[in-house]
Amino acid sequence: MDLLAGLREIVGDTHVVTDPDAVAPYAQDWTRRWHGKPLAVVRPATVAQVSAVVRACAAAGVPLVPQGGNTGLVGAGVPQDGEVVLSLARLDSIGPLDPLGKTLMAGAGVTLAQVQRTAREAGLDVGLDFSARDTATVGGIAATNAGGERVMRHGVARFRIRGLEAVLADGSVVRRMSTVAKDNTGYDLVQLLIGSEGTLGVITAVQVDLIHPRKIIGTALVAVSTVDDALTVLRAVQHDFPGLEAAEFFHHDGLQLVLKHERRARPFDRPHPLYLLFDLSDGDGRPDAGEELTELLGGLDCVRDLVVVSTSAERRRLWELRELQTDAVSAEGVPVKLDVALPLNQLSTFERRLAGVVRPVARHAMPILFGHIAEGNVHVNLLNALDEDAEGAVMEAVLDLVASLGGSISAEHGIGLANARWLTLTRSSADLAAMRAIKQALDPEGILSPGRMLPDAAPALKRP
Ligand code: 2HG
Ligand code: ZN
Repeated sequence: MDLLAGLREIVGDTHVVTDPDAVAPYAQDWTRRWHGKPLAVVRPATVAQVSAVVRACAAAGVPLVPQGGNTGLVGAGVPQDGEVVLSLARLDSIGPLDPLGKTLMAGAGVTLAQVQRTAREAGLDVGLDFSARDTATVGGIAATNAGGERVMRHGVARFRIRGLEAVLADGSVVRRMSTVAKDNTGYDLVQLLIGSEGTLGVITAVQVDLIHPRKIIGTALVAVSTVDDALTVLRAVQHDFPGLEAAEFFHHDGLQLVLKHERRARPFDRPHPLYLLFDLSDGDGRPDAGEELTELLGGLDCVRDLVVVSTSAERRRLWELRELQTDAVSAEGVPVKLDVALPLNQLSTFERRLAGVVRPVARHAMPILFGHIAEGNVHVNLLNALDEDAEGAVMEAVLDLVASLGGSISAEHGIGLANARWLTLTRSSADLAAMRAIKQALDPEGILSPGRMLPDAAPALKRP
């Protein structure tokens, strides 16, 4: 029996998709940068079906790539030619929620927004948030160890996930959900699978660790001139307001794109080079925290302009200026996207030197920088670089700079196809050998997402 017939038998005819129009949304990523021609898209509805699909693909020697909401930005979840896309979208059951143990079960295909809603209805929250919340799934969040806007307070995804269920490359199912917060029984397979980007197993369900939410009582947009000034402001706010929940930044050019493509109102009468966005919670127990924050910021010489708001509609308006940067960049063109982190004391050096390393290899590249300032996490979006056919050279130039400053070449988006070639910049040969040994042990035939993450089999870069 050929593979497609076998897959149809497992999931039903309608869930083995081969029609090119129906396959298209699964075959290309959100940025339009990564794409392939899959053999089929398979949409199982249960973990047993996922297991049978993995076994069938392994028996046929056809690799597969798991896909959640397809919001990833490094090509980890889109197919290469001939691969099977294993869509987890139909594993969408949610619950139960344990209000005492503060955990919530969710199928891999449940979106972040659904998990947030369910947690909030119970007076709890997830402690994870980012702009793709309506589409990104918990399976993808676990597989990529996603970050986002709440990391400074609640950590990246691996801190928010207690348990997992996953199908390994041989079709076996590992289920580690824990009813207790302390469980030191053996190797931590949950944490190994988190961030493995589909290369070690297919995550089918997640046990989310919930938090007691804090109420956001004030949101501030602050304009400054330089990264050094931004860090001065960050330090002052962090010092005086331990209840700080989020600290984001964006530059003038990115704001201009949001105003142009998303038709938002400009926040201040005059433009400024750099903007900071802070969310303040009631964690400090200070009823007048908003006014105290205004006073603190107003007293800092380096603050050029400032607005502090408290209603949710006003907050949303300020947050959109930051969250819509990704859409606005995409409306302008297909960017080369990098997601790096710098030690905070190297952040201004990085931004200062960036143009100098980019321009020689991509003369017309337009860098749009924004991100999560508390973690030194900069999303470097380079517009026009693809037109110059400079993708590889410009990535190498930027990532070399990041590595030389002691940073991370992938802060929260992962390695996927985009960054595999550059893993050696910050990982030693001993480190890479250990990673390869893990891959070899869990997926000896290389069935799961080959070429992603580890540089060995990384395919040549593809143009859209
Ligand atoms: C964000 O922080 C996301 O908005 C997307 O991580 C970043 O578009 C990007 O480069
Ligand atoms: Zn981000």
